[in-house]
Amino acid sequence: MKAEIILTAQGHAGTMATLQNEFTCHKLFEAADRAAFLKQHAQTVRGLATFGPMPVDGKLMDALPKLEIISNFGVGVDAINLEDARKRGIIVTNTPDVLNDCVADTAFALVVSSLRKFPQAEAYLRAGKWASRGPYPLTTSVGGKTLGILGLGRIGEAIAKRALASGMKIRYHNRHKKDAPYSYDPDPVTLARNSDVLMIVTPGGPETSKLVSTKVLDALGPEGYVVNIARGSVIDEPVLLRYLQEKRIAGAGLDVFADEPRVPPEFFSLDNAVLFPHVGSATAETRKAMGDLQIENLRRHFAGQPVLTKVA
Ligand code: 8YV
Repeated sequence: MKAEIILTAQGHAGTMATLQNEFTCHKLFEAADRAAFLKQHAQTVRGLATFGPMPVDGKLMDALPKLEIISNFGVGVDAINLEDARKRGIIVTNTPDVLNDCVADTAFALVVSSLRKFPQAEAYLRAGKWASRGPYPLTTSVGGKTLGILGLGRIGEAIAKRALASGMKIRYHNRHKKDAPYSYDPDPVTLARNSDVLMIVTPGGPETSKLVSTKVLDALGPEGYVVNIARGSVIDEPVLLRYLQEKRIAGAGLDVFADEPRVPPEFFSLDNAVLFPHVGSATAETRKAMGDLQIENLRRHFAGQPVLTKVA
């Protein structure tokens, strides 16, 4: 008998195919009446495969009283209420490590793109301005600048490696000082003050909500850049927008936003922001590896074995 699981959203095609092959899957995202759908499957569903920002909270868990495991596609589990899961004895898993290199590539691409304005330079050429207006204005070098990593974990380390290879210096702030060969700053404001580029890699969720607000951006200053590959919730987005418009910081590179996929249109006209549509881990290879790990956790759980990457 295949275990019954719910799929919260349309995921990577290969992952969806394997899930549907190995488990009896019910697609919440196709249900016209969500409450009726949950009621219909309440007594048989034992697993949830979740994708993206849809909240998985105590209310949803209570609607599925036989739920044993929530297997997330992605390393960030901020959409899942871990405390609610713990209280109900529900296992939560994620997909760490397999995406470190791709996310670090994206992060460092945003550093280079923000300082060198390569996307803007390309748009300048495509608009025919090179011939009519002359060379693109000078930009800012990456080498010699200081990258301040807010949240030095495994992705942060992979970003640091890339930044070091380009001649950057590294500092970081975590809640606890790590055994790392980089200078430590005791709080995000000091880190921002000591950095040319502030790189946000912290997990999302209530603990880091709007951690980067006026004080941090003021400390970064008019020559400073902020790059966010973590979660939009970590920055106070309206404040960031205003600071970019008023040139209170030099620029931003953003892969994540507060209310994805909706991005405030005021961002689109900024010349000092490079904007990516949350593509941090979005390669065929990495998405397959994430899906494989998500599935392996479910497979193991339903075979009575310990899961590989348990968060709660
Ligand atoms: C994915 C991510 O885009 O892993 C994460 O936390 O944000 C990304 O890798 C997302 O999880 C896809 O659902």
